[in-house]
Amino acid sequence: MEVRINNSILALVEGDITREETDAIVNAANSRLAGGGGVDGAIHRAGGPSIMQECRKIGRCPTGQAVITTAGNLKAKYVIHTVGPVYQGGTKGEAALLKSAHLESLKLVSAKKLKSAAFPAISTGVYGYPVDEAAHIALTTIIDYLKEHADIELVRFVLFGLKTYEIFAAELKKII
Ligand code: AR6
Repeated sequence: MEVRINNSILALVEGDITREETDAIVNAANSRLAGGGGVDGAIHRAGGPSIMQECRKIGRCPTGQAVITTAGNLKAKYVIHTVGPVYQGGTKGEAALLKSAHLESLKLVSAKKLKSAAFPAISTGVYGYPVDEAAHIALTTIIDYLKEHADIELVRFVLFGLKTYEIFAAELKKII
């Protein structure tokens, strides 16, 4: 599914983000930048050890913030590592932190003058965020940003599995 936001494209696809050819891919990391399972593990495995070397130099990334490294063996040029919140029922500021994780990632896309970026469904795996709520926050944050930043040509959500894709697509249809 694909929609146009002024001059930019917002696309949803089902797939594996490590194969993306966008300028940057976003990683759902932890605040120690220590690697882990899920999409984080997949990115470090596919990208090779140089990404972790750069993460060690950076040190840490607080929840809701983002940092950037190069992308090792991946086709993307950069990996933006952001840390989404652990879902604790929704009353611990999770929504604001998830919004911030997306926004801070987009700010790095702009700072590096990149044209395209791919996002996974941040916080919806190990961190337990309900996918429909996370999709609403992710999509509205990105749509609002693209409206103000026409220099970004493409944001693509790469969703792992049909179910996550379908929930994102349903949320996008409600928003547009
Ligand atoms: N491509 C795209 N999406 C993927 C891929 C992939 N290759 N692999 C998994 N996903 P998660 P979180 C999806 O758990 O909830 C790590 O251990 C997955 O199906 O990766 O933010 C970190 O080190 C789900 O929809 O991230 C942190 O400790 C989504 O990516 C912690 O997990 C996010 O799931 C972060 O948890």
